Amino acid sequence: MKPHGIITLSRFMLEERRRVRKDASGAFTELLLEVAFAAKVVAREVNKAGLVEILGLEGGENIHGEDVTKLDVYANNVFYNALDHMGLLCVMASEENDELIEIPDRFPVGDYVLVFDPLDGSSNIDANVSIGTIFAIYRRVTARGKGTVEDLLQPGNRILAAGYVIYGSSTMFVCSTGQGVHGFTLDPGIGEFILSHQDIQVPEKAKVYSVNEVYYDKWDEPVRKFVDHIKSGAADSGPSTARYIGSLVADFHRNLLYGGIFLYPADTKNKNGKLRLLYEANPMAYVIEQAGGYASDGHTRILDKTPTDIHERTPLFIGNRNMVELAEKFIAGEM
Ligand code: AHM
Ligand code: MG
Repeated sequence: MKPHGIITLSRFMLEERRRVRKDASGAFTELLLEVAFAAKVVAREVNKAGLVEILGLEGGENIHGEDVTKLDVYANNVFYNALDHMGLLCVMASEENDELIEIPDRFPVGDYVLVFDPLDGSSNIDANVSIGTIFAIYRRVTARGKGTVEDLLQPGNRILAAGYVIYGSSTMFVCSTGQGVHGFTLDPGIGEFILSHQDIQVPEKAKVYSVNEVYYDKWDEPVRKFVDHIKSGAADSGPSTARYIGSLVADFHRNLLYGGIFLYPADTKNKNGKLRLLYEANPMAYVIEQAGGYASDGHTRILDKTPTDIHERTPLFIGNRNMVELAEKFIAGEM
């Protein structure tokens, strides 16, 4: 049944908890709402990015002689500071930190694990191109105390919730707790995420293909053949247009809404592709599967890969199931 009235993210989460996780303590809901809060703080700063030349270059000094933090470092700090003290997490990992992020001694630890890329695609900021935050939440596997790398190196099929925030023409929080994918658009007037896209399903037809084709000559032959096949129009109900922003969240979000396939294959330079399994590929793979799509590294379902390093990279093929499975067939030499 469709709920009535304006549905804020917190109302949505509370109602979902009442319906699905009846015995839950509320810690999980609290954690997701805190991630959304941090996203609002980051959104405010991202929206000012065009003013850095007036306010001071990122990484340099502003007119007051104060250091201006780079936006990706700023976003990293915002997420960390929002979540370190809540007693909800036992450990975190971020693209911005080489090592795992411990919960400081002075704060209690909780049962959950957070992995995130605080500001993906940040090289696009100067051109006012959409960028995003990507995250996933797991339950800890170690018994107690501070979390360890073991808590972080869980396969994506153990994800409890995952999603992304897109800082675009509007800011959107898109997330799944295993009950479908829902999108919430930030109303800047009231500072609330409002349910705007309920139960997103990837459209049946894959309209778009997205890949950085400058690497064509560096891909393995099966990948080249797959892309040639798409471009020839031979793929059954295959894409009819190409779009590539170079910002994973934005490319993914568009393909989720319009249907399509995004690929970042391995190449002669990046033997395992470029994208990171833990905090880029896995959360997106979780979201796409919840929306009826599929994600693979070309051989294996992304969500079934057990990471061996928190910054491990993986080739990524993600989008409409039929297109990703077709890519797998090319790579297996069946086409
Ligand atoms: P980043 O984590 O350094 O921002 O890099 C990740 C980004 C993704 O958003 C995007 O899909 C990819 O890099 C684009 O790479 P390329 O410029 O090689 O096409
Ligand atoms: Mg990134």
